[in-house]
Amino acid sequence: MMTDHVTDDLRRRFAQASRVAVLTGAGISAESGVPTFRGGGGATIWEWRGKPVSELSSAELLATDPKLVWEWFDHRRGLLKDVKPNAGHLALAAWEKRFDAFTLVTQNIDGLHATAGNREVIELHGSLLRGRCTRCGTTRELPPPPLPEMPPRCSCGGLLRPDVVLFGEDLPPGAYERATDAAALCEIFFVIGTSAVVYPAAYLPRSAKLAGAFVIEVNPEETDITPRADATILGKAGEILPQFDFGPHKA
Ligand code: BV8
Ligand code: ZN
Repeated sequence: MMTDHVTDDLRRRFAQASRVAVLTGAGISAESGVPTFRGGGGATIWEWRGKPVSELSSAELLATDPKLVWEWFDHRRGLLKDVKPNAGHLALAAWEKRFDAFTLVTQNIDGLHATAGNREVIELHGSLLRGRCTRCGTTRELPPPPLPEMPPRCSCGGLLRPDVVLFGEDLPPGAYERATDAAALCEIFFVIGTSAVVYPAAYLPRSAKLAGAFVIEVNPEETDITPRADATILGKAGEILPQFDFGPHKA
């Protein structure tokens, strides 16, 4: 079903659900001014200093040119400086308190779901705001950009790397498993602001559907998931998500 607003049927399903899972992508941060990688009509970032994101955010480039990869991520951190969560993020923070079981899985590394108030976020691709030591493995919050030296060093002397999952790297231990568990148990699976081209995250809506969940997509454009979604709401997350109000809970 395709629509441009939240229908009464979708509102009723939402009000009666008790187990909800959500997968977000870069699109939910678009209205906060964070560029997406593809689509949606807003600002996109797909290359920098003449290199595509797929190369800049790759394990290979980190191995061969860690300084450039750090400059790339410091540039991305700089883009976040005055960025605030938008109505879409704030709606999901309210949802967390509303349902008996609520799981938020994000592909984003901008930390905006936590800033909006979500206490539990499965960050499939890590976080731009943290660095991880390549020697002792400790992770730490990074100071505001620009970093004084790149690549930065740990107190143990080891080099820090972005605490981000680069293309070609495994996801954080347990993150994908927890996400697939939530997808298997939920009644409604929301797919919000993702082009669904990056794996294994893009498997999640499929596995939710196979497990019997009702899959609702929110995106201004159709995506690879659209044919598999039970409902696609063609609109911006910041405008659509607040339309899901909390009617009477299921008796
Ligand atoms: C891995 C951090 C092994 C860096 C990122 C099959 C299985 C497994 C792997 C693969 C596979 N096929 C291919 C692969 C390899 C690769 C991959 O998927 N490549 C793609 C490009 C084909 N995957 C990997 O390398 C992954 N690792 O596979 O390890 C493994 C295997 C199985 C199980 C476990 C492990 C690692 C992938 C992670 C890479 N790191 N980010 C960085 O950010 O620089 S991914 C990067 O893309 C971002 O995180 C981003 O979020 C993500 C996906 O993009 P989207 O979030 O969807 O954003 P996009 O811009 O594409 O779309 C925005 C959407 O929003 C659009 O649809 C637009 O219309 C919409 N929109 C716009 N405005 C709004 C809006 N929606 C709502 N409201 C709005 N206002
Ligand atoms: Zn260290």
